[in-house]
Amino acid sequence: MMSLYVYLLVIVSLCAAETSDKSVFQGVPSDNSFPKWSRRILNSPPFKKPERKFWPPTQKESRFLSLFTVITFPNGDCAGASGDNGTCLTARECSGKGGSVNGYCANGFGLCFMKSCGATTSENGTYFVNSGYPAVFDGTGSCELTVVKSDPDVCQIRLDFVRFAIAGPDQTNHVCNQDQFIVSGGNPVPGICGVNQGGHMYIDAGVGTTNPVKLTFVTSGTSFERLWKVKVTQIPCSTIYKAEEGCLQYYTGVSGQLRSFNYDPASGLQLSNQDYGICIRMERNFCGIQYSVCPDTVNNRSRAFTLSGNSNNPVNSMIGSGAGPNNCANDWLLVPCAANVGRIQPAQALCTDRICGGTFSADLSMQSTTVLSTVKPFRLWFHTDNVEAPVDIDNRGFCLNYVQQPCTNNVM
Ligand SMILES: [Ca+2]
Repeated sequence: MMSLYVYLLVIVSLCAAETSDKSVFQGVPSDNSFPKWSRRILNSPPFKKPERKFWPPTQKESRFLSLFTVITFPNGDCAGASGDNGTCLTARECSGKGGSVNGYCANGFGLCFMKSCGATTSENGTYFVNSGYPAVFDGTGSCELTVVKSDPDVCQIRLDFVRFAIAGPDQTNHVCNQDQFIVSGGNPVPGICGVNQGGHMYIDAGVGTTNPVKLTFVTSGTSFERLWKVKVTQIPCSTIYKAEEGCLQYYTGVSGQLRSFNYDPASGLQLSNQDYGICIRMERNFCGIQYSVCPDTVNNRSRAFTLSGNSNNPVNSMIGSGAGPNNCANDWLLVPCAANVGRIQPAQALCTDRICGGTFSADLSMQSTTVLSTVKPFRLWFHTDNVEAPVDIDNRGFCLNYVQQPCTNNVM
């Protein structure tokens, strides 16, 4: 009798067609462990002893899975079939949730599940993927993930673009009018498109219980093989790794690399309608920060800083906020009180804020230089309007390497 209580018949409905219906008998006792009367029952239909099977079983179309044991496992991280992390859920748990099943977990009893269109998450560390991930999505529509605070103390949400390839902006004015990634419900965030793998954003979720933050991929227009996987990390207000206020991007470390969205020296186009802050945490005993353009191994003349002008031709740096031909009235990177390193005194006392054009320098120049800023905290601001052609052609945006400067290095 004990065995009959212990080995319960459980029917579990499956949520994904790719899962199997094959019966799984783990630890089924031998016939001799049952009393004679129960052996007769077990050997007659519907309890005829099955042959042992190994997971994963073969595919079938039935939607039921019979178990003679009750299986429990924690809903922890799992490695999906594509090598991506997901959350391990039972078939019943993943039923009805918007998402993508990405292989098995818990010795085959769970499904490795990733959130997708229409899902809501209140978990820290969720991955938001395109429909059908890890396959590409070539369709149109709107795919939205609703992010609810996992705790009232959460006040920021960090998005890491592990995979991010959607259609880029239009060729004329660089506006994201085909595909776009939109964040709503938090602080204003510029819409972005194109390729942004490796990029990140911090979203201000406000204090206390506020409206959920919604992450939306809008896809439209021509055929395009889209792929995205966004890690959503919830950051409590009290943590030391929280970003400073007003920073869409936040970098830590003595050195690093900053890129505008959709930057690619070969074919990426600077995005229009951008307006956001980029912050670098001041590390201990560092008083200044130097910026220089990243190497451009693709083009004969570096396009690593091309914000305005026709970058198919050499374009000098432009500085300042006036409306003249060498000023930055429309698109600019703001580097507070920027001055070229090595500039001869007393001109070093002079500095500029806005830099644009096709060469990175704090002076009007055709030669890229290293630029120093000692304004604290370390912050840049990037702004673009909604017009490019006919004056501004094929600009890539920027890629800058930064290195913080120690206070002992004559930097105040
Ligand atoms: Ca512009």
